[in-house]
Order: sequence, then C-alpha cells, then structure tokens
Amino acid sequence: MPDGIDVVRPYGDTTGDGMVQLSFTLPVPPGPRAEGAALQLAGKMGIAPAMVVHSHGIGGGGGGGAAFTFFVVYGPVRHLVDLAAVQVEERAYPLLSPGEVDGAIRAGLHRQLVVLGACIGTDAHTVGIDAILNIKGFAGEKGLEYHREMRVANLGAQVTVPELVARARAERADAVLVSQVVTQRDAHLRNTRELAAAFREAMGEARPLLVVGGPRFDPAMAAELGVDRVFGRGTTPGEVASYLVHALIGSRRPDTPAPEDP
Ligand code: B12
Repeated sequence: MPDGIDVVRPYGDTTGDGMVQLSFTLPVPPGPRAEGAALQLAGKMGIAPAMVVHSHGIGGGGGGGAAFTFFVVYGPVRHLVDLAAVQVEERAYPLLSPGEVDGAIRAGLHRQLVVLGACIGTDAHTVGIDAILNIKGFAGEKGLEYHREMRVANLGAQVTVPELVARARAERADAVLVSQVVTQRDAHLRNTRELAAAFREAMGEARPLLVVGGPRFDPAMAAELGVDRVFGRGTTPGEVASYLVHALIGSRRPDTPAPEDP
C-alpha cells in the first residue's frame, strides 16, 4: 500500500475492485435452490453481483442425501476500509531471543520462573498449548520448556479450574497459561471468566499471572475477561516468553543474554 493512503478496498483482479471471497454453510440440500439461497444471502451482505464458485453437500439427511450445502461465494463489495480507524492490540514489549529471556530471568528473579499450562473445561485440544510449551515448539521457535530458567508443567487436557488453582498454589506458579480452542456457546469466554474469578477468590492480589490463548480469542479482551493477557491464532513461543519477562520482571533488554544450548 502506498504511504499516506488511509482508505482501501479489497483487491481481486484489479486494484480497488472490491472482490471478496466468503465461505458458509446453509441447512439446505444441494441443488439450484440452495445456490439461489446462497446468492440471496450474499446480496443481503452487500456482495453484488455474487457468484457461487464452489458448492457441495455435507452431512447425511434422513433419506441418506446431504442435508446441508457448503458454499464459496465470490463478488465485489462497495464498502471502504478506513485504516485510520483500525484499533488493534499492539505488542508493547520487545521480542527477546531465548538467551535474552533466560538472562532476564536469571538477573531479575534469581530463581527459575514457574509456568503451569493446561486446557480447562471439556476442551481436549492440546496442540495449541503444546506448541507454546513443548520443547519442540512451533513455527521454528523452541517452546518454553527449552528455557533453562523456566520450570514448566504441562497439565494437559480437561483440567478443572479448582485443580488448576490447587496446583498453582502447590507449585508457587508465577504464570498460568490456559488454552481454549472450543468456542461453542462461548465456552472459551465462560471458562476464562470462571478461571479469573477462581484465582481472584483463592489468591487475591497474590495470584499468578493469568494468560489465555486460542485461535478465536480477541487479544483486546483481556481486561474484560479478568486475565492479564490474551493471545490469538498463530502465537509463537517467543512472543509468550517475551511477554512473561515483560510482565513479571520488566522489559529492559538484559545486558548479558544467557548462552543458548547448542
Ligand atoms: C486436531 C483437532 C482435534 C483433535 C484434538 C487433538 C489434540 N490432542 O489436540 C480431536 C480429534 C481430539 C478433536 C476433537 C474435537 N474437536 Co477439534 N479440531 C482439531 C483441528 C483440526 C486442529 C486444531 C489444532 O490442533 N490446531 C493447531 C494449533 C497449533 O493451533 P491452535 O490451537 O490455534 O493454537 C495456536 C494459537 O491459537 C495459540 N494458542 C492456543 N492455545 C494457547 C494457549 C496459550 C496460553 C497461548 C499463549 C497461546 C495459545 O498458540 C498456538 C500456536 O500458534 C481444529 C480445526 C482447525 N483446523 O483448527 C478442530 C476444531 C478446533 N475442533 C472442533 C470441534 C467441534 C471438536 C469436537 C467438539 C468434535 C466432536 N463433535 O467431537 C471435539 C471436541 C473434543 C473436546 N472435548 O475438546 C471445532 C471447534 C469449533 C468451535 N468453534 O468451537 C474445530 C474448529 C473444527 C471445526 N471447524 O468445526 N479436534
């Protein structure tokens, strides 16, 4: 985007043509009527003229045929995007290397930083919290277990909030990291509020740092949910490690990073 341009439109074939692509499912068996229904919806959403570029039946109906149709619709919108009005949660701390993280903990805390991780509620999606915690990490970055100056306990899936509070107390956790992937009926929001309330009640001001993450969280919701920080999709372990240093120790880059493992 050229400098100084604050108003943009989507780009498809030519600059500013407004083309967007949208996918959705309707509870209608596949066929011309379903495609007509999809075009009606697209038109009401401001995509006009719209094209159904893909559709197929999904789900078994009572008689064996598909009861639903999945669509991909393509077409132009007239809406403009005002970049000056965009509000997002900006990262307010520097990204540190693993050596800088360990150096900061050693110099600032004089002991290992204790991290507990878990999926709470009925959520069994552990891949996200594992990506952040396990040594093998994510997106080319090592997980928090890699850090010599961190002691990490990954409690796994379907941990109850009372169990997590008890374990945090027993381990004297500095930070509790919770993953929530299932968002049906806003379970992720309800579970996070329950987590925050339980820690507040059990430990008050002495509670550990509370960090939640998952692909459908809005990082701007931390205060509203009663936690310290919310991470969304694509988070890397380095971002989390840097945040822990920033929040628990202070964000100044350490003068002497600790040597990294070969
Ligand atoms: C793998 C998977 C499963 C596996 C999970 C295996 C496991 N051990 O984790 C199995 C088969 C068990 C499963 C089961 C179910 N699943 Co499932 N699953 C998925 C799938 C395909 C991938 C999820 C994943 O691993 N992503 C990769 C990781 C790395 O990404 P991530 O979780 O987003 O994590 C990143 C960030 O979000 C962030 N992050 C995540 N957590 C945290 C925590 C902290 C502290 C921080 C800092 C950051 C952070 O960092 C990570 C790295 O960047 C998704 C669809 C999809 N493509 O996403 C569906 C999906 C999540 N599943 C879904 C559903 C509905 C289910 C079931 C209910 C299905 C059923 N009817 O039985 C069950 C629920 C089981 C349960 N009790 O939870 C839905 C959820 C819908 C919703 N909005 O709620 C999805 C979106 C599929 C869909 N489109 O319908 N599932």
